[in-house]
Amino acid sequence: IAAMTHHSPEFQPGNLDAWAKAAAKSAPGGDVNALNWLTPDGITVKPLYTAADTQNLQHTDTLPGFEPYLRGPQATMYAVRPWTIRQYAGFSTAEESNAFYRKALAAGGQGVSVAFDLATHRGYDSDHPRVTGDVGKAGVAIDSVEDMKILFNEIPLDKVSVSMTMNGAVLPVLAGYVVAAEEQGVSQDKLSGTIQNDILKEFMVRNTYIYPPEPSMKIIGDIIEYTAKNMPKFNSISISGYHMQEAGANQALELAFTLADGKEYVKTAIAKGMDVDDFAGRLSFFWAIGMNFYLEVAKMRAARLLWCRIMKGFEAKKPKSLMLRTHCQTSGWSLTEQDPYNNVVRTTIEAMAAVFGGTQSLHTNSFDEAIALPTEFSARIARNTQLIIQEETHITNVIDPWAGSYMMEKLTQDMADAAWAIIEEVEAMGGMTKAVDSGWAKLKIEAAAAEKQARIDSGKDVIVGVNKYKLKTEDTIEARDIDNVAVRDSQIARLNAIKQKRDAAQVQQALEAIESAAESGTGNLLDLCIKAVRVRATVGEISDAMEKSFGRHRADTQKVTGVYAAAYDSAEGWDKLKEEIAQFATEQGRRPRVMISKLGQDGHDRGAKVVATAFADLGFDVDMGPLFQTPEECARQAIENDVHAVGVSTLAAGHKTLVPAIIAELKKQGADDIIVFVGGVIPRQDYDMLYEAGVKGIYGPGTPIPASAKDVLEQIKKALG
Ligand code: DCA
Repeated sequence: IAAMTHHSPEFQPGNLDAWAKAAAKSAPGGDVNALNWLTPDGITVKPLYTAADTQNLQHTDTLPGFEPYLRGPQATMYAVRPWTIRQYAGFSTAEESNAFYRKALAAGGQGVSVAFDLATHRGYDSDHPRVTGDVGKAGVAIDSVEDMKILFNEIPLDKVSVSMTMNGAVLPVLAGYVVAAEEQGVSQDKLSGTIQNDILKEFMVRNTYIYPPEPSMKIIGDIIEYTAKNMPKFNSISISGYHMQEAGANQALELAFTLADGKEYVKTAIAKGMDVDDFAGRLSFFWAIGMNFYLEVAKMRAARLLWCRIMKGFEAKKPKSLMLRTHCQTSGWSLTEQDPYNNVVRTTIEAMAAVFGGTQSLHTNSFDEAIALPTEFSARIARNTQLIIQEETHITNVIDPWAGSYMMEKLTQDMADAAWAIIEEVEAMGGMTKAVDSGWAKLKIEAAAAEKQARIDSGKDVIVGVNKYKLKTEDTIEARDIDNVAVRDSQIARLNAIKQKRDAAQVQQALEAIESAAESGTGNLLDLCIKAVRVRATVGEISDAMEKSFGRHRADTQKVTGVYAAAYDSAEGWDKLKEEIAQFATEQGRRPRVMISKLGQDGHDRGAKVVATAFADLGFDVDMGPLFQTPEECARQAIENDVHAVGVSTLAAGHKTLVPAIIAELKKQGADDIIVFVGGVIPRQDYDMLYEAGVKGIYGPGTPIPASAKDVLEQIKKALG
């Protein structure tokens, strides 16, 4: 290799050959290649990049605001207008959430981003018996437009852009926002904001769907059509990779599946007869930004390059149709319950990656989010993290500052190539709807999650305070608690009042119109839902009207096998535990049998799936309960399958209601010999209460799976006497 550096008379800079020789002297085993890092995406990150790495790249001479928009969608980017500080929030009642938003906006927040509770996501009113544990917990409870009006009280909807994370009950919720604005005096054409409306990723990872894939795609088509015509400033979809990375996907997988989802939505709208340039400018994206700093910046640059390529494939012409605009959120999964103030640092680093990657909008997590919903204090630190980057550092003065870095340009290309290969694989299967339908895409993410967990549990991936530099004692930190019973009572009171006051015949008529449109496939469902919301039909009633012909989707519970064991490296403890489990089987005549269950409307099943896989690899007999079980249903299944233990995975704050309920239910059905253990996001403050209720083991985030498995085995043995 020839000299890669410019020779100057003053210095003798050397060449790559000479460098390789010099480097080999201190590299492990005298081999420079040993310094390469093979990422989970299959990309080799080298210790040194030079001009040779960027020699043949096509994109390095491009400019921001011009195709392929790799360097940013705007010509001036943050030099003129930094990204929007948009913090995802919502809890309890509309009144409380509204007060929280107004305070946040006054203190430097720039946009609103609504978190709805799981009952709303899944299209149930707060009085539905399936959602007793979920109302007001992981987001705000919304049953009707009256709640929506309170939620946005004194927030001028013609000025503040509002993003709503809603996918399942997307029609009644978007309709509620439109009607709340209308009654505030703001017409539809003035509304700016975004609705998540990305159902394909729900079937893969997040699980807050209501209807099966086909009618769900029809709903998306209707929303794109309606907003393109009537709400020109509103982003009709936020195509989200975030939840894929949170569920365990590496960055290439996140990027590829998300862009492939985007292709599918474009095809859906085109199939409705729309011109691509009439709607494509209002498609937006959403990335997770984790701790893999360089690759995250590269991913965001690569995303814009690939989306421009994809949209040219659809013959889009308008610049807006070709540019990828995105929101980012720092990774919730990267936060730790242990030594939680470290999370401020993690979030800052991730926020910097999002900013260097050129995000349009950003949420920075609060440091206590691995434990509970943010407090006012933690929310302030999170918001200030962005304000400090925007206003103190001068980072915003330069557009796409990593451009021209040998490393960043090469990694951008590597990331684009890795993702493109996956996109082509998906395309060969017939597109993302097929890849999702067959379960292939979900299993691919779950395998990546199990591998990652095994790397952490065996210490290969370091997490400070969790598997290295652990504290001897942990201080408890203040955590926000929601009085779920009080929220539910007040929601039910408001629901009853609305139902008494409204014109029942009008409501009936509006619901029938939705029902028949859903059945016949004609008419625009968003248009009809807006009409129903105006006459005070509720979220639950509108959802039911469509469910009559669409049905409710039930996912099957496939799980991957062998992946965890293959990636788990410290064989010693593992083999010993496997032996103990085998011995148990010899003594008892059967293997220890556990049922891993999810209760209530909490669909975050990464943890449950990883635990199920690892326990099975260890030799347990593992049953996986379906999502959304009630305690009664869970107890029945546990008894029918004659399990020794039920493990409840809980991430959405329902544990205080649902865990005592499953214990009581097992007792009621005559099976109090079945032990119950819990894993997931549970504040320390709640441990005593759960132990008193009869829980035998609590395994918070960061517990190595072999450790929890050993404990479960011991508890089962103890229960058997
Ligand atoms: N020069 C000129 N105009 C600019 C510049 C600039 N440097 N920077 C921004 N703008 C304009 C934009 O073009 C846009 O106007 P437009 O809508 O008429 O095109 C406006 O200023 C707002 O900026 P934008 O970058 O679009 O930022 P947001 O309104 O915050 O939208 C986006 C960001 C990602 C598109 C949106 O979908 C969003 O907010 N998503 C959030 C999703 C979310 O919160 N999910 C919850 C987890």
